[in-house]
Amino acid sequence: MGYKVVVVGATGNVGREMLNILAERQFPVDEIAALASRRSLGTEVSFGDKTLKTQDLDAFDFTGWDMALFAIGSDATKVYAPKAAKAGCVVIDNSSLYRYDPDVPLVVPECNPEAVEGYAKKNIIANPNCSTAQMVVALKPIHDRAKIKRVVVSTYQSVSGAGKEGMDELWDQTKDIYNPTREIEPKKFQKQIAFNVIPHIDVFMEDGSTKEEWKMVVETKKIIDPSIKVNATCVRVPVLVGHAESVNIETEEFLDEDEARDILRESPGIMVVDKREDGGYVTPIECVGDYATFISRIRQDPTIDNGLNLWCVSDNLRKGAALNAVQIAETLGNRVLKKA
Ligand code: 11C
Repeated sequence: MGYKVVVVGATGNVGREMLNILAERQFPVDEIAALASRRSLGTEVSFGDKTLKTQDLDAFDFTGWDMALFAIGSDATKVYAPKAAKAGCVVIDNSSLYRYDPDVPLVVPECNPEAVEGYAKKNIIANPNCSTAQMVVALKPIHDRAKIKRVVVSTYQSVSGAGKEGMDELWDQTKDIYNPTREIEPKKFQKQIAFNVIPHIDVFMEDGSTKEEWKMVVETKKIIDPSIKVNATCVRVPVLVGHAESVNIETEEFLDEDEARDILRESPGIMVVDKREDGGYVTPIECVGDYATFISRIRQDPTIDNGLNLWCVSDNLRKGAALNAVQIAETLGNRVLKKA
């Protein structure tokens, strides 16, 4: 026996990846429904070697379905997630709507799998922001060994974080750059993204940080430990898929770089590629389609007593979104629902 699973937002970047990953990992599915807004109704999506016709989210009855993986914006989530949760279907939500709600667990299974057990207050479990997900996978084993005091992170985030429109904008601008008859006009992004970098993701907060940076701060605290201080600068770069992060970590206890490398090598969800030679590190293009969070450039920070630097790369549509949601579904199934 398996689960009756719904994917909401099945035609988007993340929804399609959710279907791919459910099939790849042979999630025990008895029945699956792919839902979309009326606009994309009837669009076909792949689920393993099957093709599913999308159904109307607005008309769908969630009664009798076990889990719904949501990959739609916060506004639509606000309407449909409570409907699904009330019908008894556990919502695993990729939007930011419920992440900071104390009655909703925010889960990265490599870090806090036990938190899924708190799902029942709202029948909702939240998936973190992509830039947080990959970072906490790297931080957790270091925190367990040496207690992290402070993290300074700079991100290099791909345009797919901004959806298909973001990818189209980079593609179109790149093609048009040497065409004098075409004007480069930013639409999704605030400035030209082709051949450029933009230190601005999501809206500005009152203190001058952006909401993407704020998310990394509060989500890391909720997932790992509220005592960890995080200072983030989030930057959009002209890469299609794969977020990269330069992470500086200050710990309470000294942690030698070789021991850190060994610890990370043994930790779940991590692949260490750290040869101190030309090309002996991972770049975003190499992580696309993979499940792992790749760690490279592990080295001591000589400017403080207990400091480490590392480079962290992962597929933002996978570990940063769809894979993590499927891992939450697996954890919920194994720890709580136990149907398969
Ligand atoms: C980006 N991290 O790269 C964002 C996308 O809160 O789930 C995901 C936003 C979120 O633009």
